[in-house]
Amino acid sequence: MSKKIVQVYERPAGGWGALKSVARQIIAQGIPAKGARTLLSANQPDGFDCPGCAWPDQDHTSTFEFCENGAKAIAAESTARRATPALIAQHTVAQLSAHSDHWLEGLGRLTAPLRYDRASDRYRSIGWDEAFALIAAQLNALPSPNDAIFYTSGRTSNEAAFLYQLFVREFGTNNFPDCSNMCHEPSGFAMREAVGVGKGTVLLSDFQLADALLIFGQNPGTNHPRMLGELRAAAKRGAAIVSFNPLRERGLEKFQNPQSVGEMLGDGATAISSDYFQLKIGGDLATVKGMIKCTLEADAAAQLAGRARIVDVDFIAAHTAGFDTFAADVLAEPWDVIVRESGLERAQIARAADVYMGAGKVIACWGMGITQHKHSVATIQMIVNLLLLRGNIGRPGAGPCPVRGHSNVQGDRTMGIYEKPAPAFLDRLGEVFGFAPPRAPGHDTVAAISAMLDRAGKVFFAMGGNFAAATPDTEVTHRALRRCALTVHVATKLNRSHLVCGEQALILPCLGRTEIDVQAGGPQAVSVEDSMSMVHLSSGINAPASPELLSEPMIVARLAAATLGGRSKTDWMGLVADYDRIRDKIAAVFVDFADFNARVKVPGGFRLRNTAAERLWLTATGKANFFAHPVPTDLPIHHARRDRATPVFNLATMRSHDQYNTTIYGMNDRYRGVFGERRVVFIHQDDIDQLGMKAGDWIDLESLCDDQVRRQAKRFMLVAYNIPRGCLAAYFPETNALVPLSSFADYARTPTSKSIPVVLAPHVARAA
Ligand SMILES: Nc1nc2c(c(=O)[nH]1)N[C@H]1C(S)=C(S)[C@@H](COP(=O)(O)OP(=O)(O)OC[C@H]3O[C@@H](n4cnc5c(=O)[nH]c(N)nc54)[C@H](O)[C@@H]3O)O[C@H]1N2
Ligand SMILES: Nc1nc2c(c(=O)[nH]1)N[C@H]1C(S)=C(S)[C@@H](COP(=O)(O)OP(=O)(O)OC[C@H]3O[C@@H](n4cnc5c(=O)[nH]c(N)nc54)[C@H](O)[C@@H]3O)O[C@H]1N2
Ligand SMILES: [Mo]
Repeated sequence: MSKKIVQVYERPAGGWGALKSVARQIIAQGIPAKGARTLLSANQPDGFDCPGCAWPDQDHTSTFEFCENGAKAIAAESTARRATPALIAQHTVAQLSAHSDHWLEGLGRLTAPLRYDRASDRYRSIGWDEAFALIAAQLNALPSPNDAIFYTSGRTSNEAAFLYQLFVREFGTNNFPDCSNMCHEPSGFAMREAVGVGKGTVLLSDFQLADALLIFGQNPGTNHPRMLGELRAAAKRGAAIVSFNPLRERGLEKFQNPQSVGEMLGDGATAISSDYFQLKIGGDLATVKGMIKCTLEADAAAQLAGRARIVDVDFIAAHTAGFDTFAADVLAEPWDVIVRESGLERAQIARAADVYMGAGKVIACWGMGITQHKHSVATIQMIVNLLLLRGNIGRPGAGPCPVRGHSNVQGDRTMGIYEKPAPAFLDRLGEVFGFAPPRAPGHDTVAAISAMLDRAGKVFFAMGGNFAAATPDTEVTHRALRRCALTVHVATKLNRSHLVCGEQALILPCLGRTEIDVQAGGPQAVSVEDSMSMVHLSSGINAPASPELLSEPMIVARLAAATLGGRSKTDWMGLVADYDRIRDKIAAVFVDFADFNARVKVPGGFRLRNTAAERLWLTATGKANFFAHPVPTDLPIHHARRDRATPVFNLATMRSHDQYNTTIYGMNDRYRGVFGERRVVFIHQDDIDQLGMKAGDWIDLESLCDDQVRRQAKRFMLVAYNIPRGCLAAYFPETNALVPLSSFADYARTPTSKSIPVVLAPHVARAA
């Protein structure tokens, strides 16, 4: 059996496999010929923004860029299947819960609002008015507005997010956990401290100029396939591409562009990475610090020999603070610690440093392999240190590039979906809308779960997403959600979270990006911000999946009108009649959005100002800050390995090629050679041997945490893989049960889902 599941994949990423996989999805979703038209409208000036990832378009006004996983996201949304109330009511919630995430989403688009009926354990339809009245009554009965929690997932448009945060703040709380809390929160935190802006500074045009691209902890072949186009072009013109990843990832090795006739017909491919460093899980800080140490040593040697300096002395003097303390700390860090904790040889680190020093312009990209660790903020600041050393920020072809996830996750933060809002923003919001916004910081994701556990969080409202599946410590999180008086989910499809009900529960179905949104003022467009701060419009082209669906802005407006009534001075229904009016309010609150309506209607949209890209440093020191950070030697994995004779592994949880976060499109992970099975663990063959096991054996995973709680995930198949010894990788959400709620990143509080200490034991099948 294991033979079929695991196959060797020798082909490049992209290519015919990508085309075949899309065709299969379109057929599986029962999409008729119009599906093709939908695909071709993605990221076009008069079309919708692809609901896949946040990677920008080469030029939002030009040709359609083929992207396998974008196409799968679009196909999933424009499915012909319908999860009608009648279909859903055929099953009890207990029965639905026994099905997989794949099966639940496979029921298709939700068509009408649903209310949980506890007596029959079934969802039944409810009218919109009644649903809003129910939520309003619950919210207004709470002892404090802070007893309500308002989650956001990153697909929400700027207009919906802006109205949503306004409603919640008029209601009286800053309880805004969001998917960023599990994602790029550390990037925002680390970069704000270091360079004064919590976003990347580069544009796509910089990718065309860079001499070297460093890619840390990111799997673009699967998660940002359009980025492979940029990487391919960079590789072709001879730029160095250096990958840092414990796993060998096909998309970082070879790419066959489905849009290149030559490559497709000639069966050619472009090699992507010029160097590939398979560091240990969590070994990035040590690696980058080692690269900096090499650079400083080479600089000292150059200085001694009277040669040109290697660090950018002028930039450091004019633009940065903290260099001397930082440099002294780096020089004092022992090589044996760096080598041990990185998992690389010293020569490999020296090689990476040579590439860095040899390149005039350098971009550093990173993804979840960097942000989901205890030391993620320190790691990101070390990457920024590396860039600052040679002035690689705020000039063409150079800069930091945190590669965002959800298609509008960056925009949601810009719009004020944040539990720790800046006082100046609240002042302005209060002025524009005539109310006194709450000042106390609210709950992030981890705090929201704790609050619900303690029964201090009583109403949980989710604008999209799949909170119950995406968050850590599955059992604990489910218990927390069940303790709520009311749980409400705005969603397009049925998912796990809808089955983890509070005392009362509602599902509110909404329009997706691909659908035409008609309001009193006519058809509407929404706006989104990509990973490179480009803001542009998105308008759907398909008929709504059901006539009963409301847009997200409309759901917020009606909820606000029902809840706040005469208490609010905001004309909710007037705003939502024409989204231009919402954009005018956004422009009134944020200076960077001045003249928003006019600027966003230009094809391609506009770029938000990025002060760090201008070398204007809005930090505490007024300069770009170097930060000294020790190579950590006291992380949970070090703790867990101490005093244990048996092997303890460090587990990273990640995405397969056939999933979008908690949405499972299919059971394959083509580039890693896994087919028809998601319960797999990637492990080094020598580790399998040492355990006395065989590839294909089934095992149980147990995570180790100082709190003594037993956390297990059962029945996973061992897959021998090119991964360092002591490291494991497996997919989420299946492995989220292993991540303790108490284990999160310093400062940023991102769950440590890329470094979970675990032990393995043979799986014993329970007797039937
Ligand atoms: N098709 C598709 N597209 C998506 C998504 C999706 O699920 N499907 N999700 C979207 C979202 S929300 C996000 S945030 C992004 C996520 O995109 P990515 O950041 O690519 O996410 P992951 O798949 O979780 O893991 C990334 C890589 O980190 C590596 N890694 C693990 N641990 C470490 C480590 O300690 N160091 C280093 N250097 N590498 C490590 C893994 O081997 C893997 O290659 O993609 C977005 N786009
Ligand atoms: N162990 C582990 N856990 C992780 C991660 C990891 O790498 N490892 N990654 C983390 C990351 S980076 C992220 S971003 C989070 C993701 O966390 P979430 O954002 O909460 O999860 P998603 O799976 O993206 O949400 C999918 C659901 O969104 C709904 N949806 C889709 N489109 C729309 C829409 O247009 N409107 C509305 N209202 N709903 C819609 C659908 O019902 C679908 O079921 O997960 C995190 N969890
Ligand atoms: Mo994400």
